[in-house]
Parts: sequence; C-alpha cells; structure tokens
Amino acid sequence: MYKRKRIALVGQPNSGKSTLFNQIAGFRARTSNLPGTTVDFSITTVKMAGEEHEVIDLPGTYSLEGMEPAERVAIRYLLEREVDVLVNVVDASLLARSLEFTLSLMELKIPMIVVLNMMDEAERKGIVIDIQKLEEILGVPVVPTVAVHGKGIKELFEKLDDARVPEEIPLQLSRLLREEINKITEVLKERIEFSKFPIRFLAMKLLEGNTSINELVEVDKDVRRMVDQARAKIMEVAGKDPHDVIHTLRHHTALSIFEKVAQVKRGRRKELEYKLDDILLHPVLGYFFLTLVFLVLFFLV
Ligand SMILES: Nc1nc2c(ncn2[C@@H]2O[C@H](COP(=O)(O)OP(=O)(O)OP(=O)(O)O)[C@@H](O)[C@H]2O)c(=O)[nH]1
Ligand SMILES: [Mg+2]
Repeated sequence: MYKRKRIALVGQPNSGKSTLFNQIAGFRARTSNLPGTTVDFSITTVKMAGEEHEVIDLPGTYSLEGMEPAERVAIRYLLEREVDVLVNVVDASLLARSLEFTLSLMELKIPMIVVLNMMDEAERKGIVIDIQKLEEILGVPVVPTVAVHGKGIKELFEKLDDARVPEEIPLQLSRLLREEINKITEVLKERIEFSKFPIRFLAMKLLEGNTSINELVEVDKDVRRMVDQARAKIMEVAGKDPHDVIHTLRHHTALSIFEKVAQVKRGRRKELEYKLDDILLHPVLGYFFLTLVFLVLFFLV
C-alpha cells in the first residue's frame, strides 16, 4: 500500500527552510533575516508527481544539543516522530560551518537528502561546489537550490525516492573515546529492547552529555554511573569535556570535506567589484566620492 511520506526540513537558522517551505506549500510561513524566526513547526501537505507528502518546517538549530527552546522543538520532533525523509537545508555560502551539523544529522540514520540552498549567494562569494563529489562523500543526494526564486524544488522532489540512510563518516576518535563508547553501547544493548535510533548514537550522546537525549531516553542508575565515570575519565585525560572533544573532531572532519568539495574563486570582475567597494565605501574617501556625485548632479540639473 502507498504510504504518504513525512518530510522534515532541518538545518541551521537562516538557511532558508521556511522560504523553501513557502515555495512548496504556496503560502507564507514567516521568514526573515533574523535567525530563530521559526519557533514552532508548520506542516503542509503537497502533491508532487501524483504522490502526496507531508512537509514539516522546523525551527533552525545549530546542533542536536538544544540550548534554545526553539531548537528543542526541532530536536524533539526529529527524535520523537517518525520522519521518512530528513531534508537537511544548508546555506551553501556557509558550507564549512553547516557540514558539522550535517555530520551530526547523519548519525541519526534517517533517510536523508542535503539541499544546498543559497547557491546564488555562494556564487556571489565565488564559492564553487563540486556537487557530485559531495554526494559521493556524504552518500546521499545533494540538490542545489535558490529557494527565494523557487529554483531546484522540482529536482528535490524528483530525488525524494533516492533519499537513503547515510553511511557513517567515522570521526578520528581516540582509543579511549572508542573504548568508552563501545562499553556504553554494549551495556545499552543489553538493557534497551527497542530503540528508534542506533544504540551507538545513544551511547555517544550520553557520553557527550546531550540534554535532549538525556531527557528522552531513560537509563537506569548503573548506566548513569558508567556514563559519569567515562565522562570523568575523558575529562581527566583530554582535559576537556567529551562533548568538546567530539565537537572538535566533527569540526575537523567537516573542514576536510569542505576542502575536498569546494573552491573559493574570485573572478577578475569580482576582484574589480571588491576593489571598487573598498574605495567607494572607504570611511574617508567614501564621503569625497559622495560629494563628487552630488556636485556632478548639481551641475547637471
Ligand atoms: N539569496 C538568497 N536568499 C535566500 C535564499 N533562501 C532564503 N533566503 C533568504 O534568507 C533569509 C532566511 O530565510 P528563512 O526561510 O527565514 O530561513 P529559515 O531557515 O527558515 O530560518 P529559521 O526559521 O530562523 O531557522 C530570508 O531573508 C530569505 O529571503 C536563497 O536561495 N538565496
Ligand atoms: Mg524558518
């Protein structure tokens, strides 16, 4: 029987999720240049290529931590509801930074598609992205879009069926981290009968001290004690909270992916534009040119 797909738009604040949602839904959810515009989720049903889908616009979130109330709405939605396809909306002009969150989302093991939005902005900054290479590295479809102009939305829906659970991109974990994660994973496996998420993901999040996971997953006293001991051990050896250690590793992995797929070029025309900007917007020279323009206008009129 045909099952309607539930598609969640997830990504960092200001990446263009609501703009994409509006284009899909044909109505106006609130968008603005301020991060944190969407604070609750909106749902719409769309019919594309004869199939009905449910699309959910989630508040922006920088990580799976959930520091802000709006971020928590997004994370809880992802963790509690059945999502068939996770559409990770990324600001292509801030690719290096955005890939960190993409790597976190990949750990959820939900079929995924990456939308590289703001391609116009990336182009303006001279960032050239090798889409095919990024697809190969991430192991999921990557669709370039310019949501404000409705570009790429048809292609996104065409690729829905190609969404797949990403393979894990391993972080360069130290032996100690690996051992502690494995230990917690083994104990969790014995105690948790059913989990929507990979047990290893849960183990890692407990070790990181992730608040959202701690609120959602009930673990007994023994596991809690074990996690606390592991956290203390890592803190002692690395001199940092396990969360910070793992965050740094994810940051390095994201950066190395960025370096493999992106090039920053400044065309000659762009160079000229930047030089002109520098002169015309100069704190002192700028006023001189402004006065000159007024004088020219004055004599012309
Ligand atoms: N240049 C350009 N601007 C875009 C594009 N897509 C969205 N924007 C603009 O980016 C800003 C943020 O867009 P939103 O859709 O509100 O972003 P969001 O991801 O929903 O933000 P939060 O709800 O805060 O998470 C708006 O001013 C949009 O008009 C795009 O492809 N290109
Ligand atoms: Mg929004």
